Amino acid sequence: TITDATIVSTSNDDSLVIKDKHRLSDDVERIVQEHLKYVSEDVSHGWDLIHQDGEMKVYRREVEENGIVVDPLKCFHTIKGVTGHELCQYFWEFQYRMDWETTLDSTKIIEVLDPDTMVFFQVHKRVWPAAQRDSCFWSHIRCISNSEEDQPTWLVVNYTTSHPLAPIKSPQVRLVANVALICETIICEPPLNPQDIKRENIQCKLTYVAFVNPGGWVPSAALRGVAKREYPRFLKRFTSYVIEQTRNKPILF
Ligand code: 6CM
Repeated sequence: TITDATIVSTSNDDSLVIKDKHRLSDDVERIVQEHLKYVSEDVSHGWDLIHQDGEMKVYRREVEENGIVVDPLKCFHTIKGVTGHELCQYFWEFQYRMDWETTLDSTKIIEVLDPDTMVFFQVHKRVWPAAQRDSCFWSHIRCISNSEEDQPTWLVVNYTTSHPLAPIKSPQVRLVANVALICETIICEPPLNPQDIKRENIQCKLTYVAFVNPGGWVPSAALRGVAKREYPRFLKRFTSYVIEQTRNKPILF
């Protein structure tokens, strides 16, 4: 029977994959659906464009909770020559993380919940004069088929959770994150035969959203300054890394 299982399409060949539920399945499902809804909400009211570089646009909304800056962030980018699957794979997989993440001292997998969902514990680089931060979050990758003709949407969600293997150890401060990378592949001037699609025929529309609570007071101006500098830097470095890694590899649709 499949009564206690979730059925999720995780492949882009339309096959349904039956997966066992785990203790965080409902949480994962709820947050994924929230991101899918949120991604299409526009940024015309209340959002400031804080950085633009070619196709990359970074917006934020200034929000404070109990005097702590928790500004939501929304970034858009279009990257030539890579697919959404490739971007999400390099973002999600542990083995590549330290190649493109410049804001971490360490990362480790502390639990595998299912083949698409891991729990990570990360120690962030200390930014003087603030205390060092760490984070513990589940990270889930998914492929969503939109229609027969369209390329599927790929997404990764990183969402804070507590875990017995990652107790909070003062003076380190636990940050709280809810981050999503959502990618849509576009085929430009598609050749008649799909087998002939080359990297020059593909581009990817990326949306990256982040809600981060630094988990303790940090001077507002300093935190906003760090965010304004580091998110564009991350997007640039991460996307260039994926372009470089995939350049001479077969396209992963
Ligand atoms: O999404 C990114 N990386 C993922 C994999 O590591 C993961 C990380 C989420 C946490 C991002 C929070 C960084 C904010 C650190 C603030 C520390 C306080 C500083 C005090 C300053 C005075 O989803 C890319 C993350 C890119 C971050 C710029």
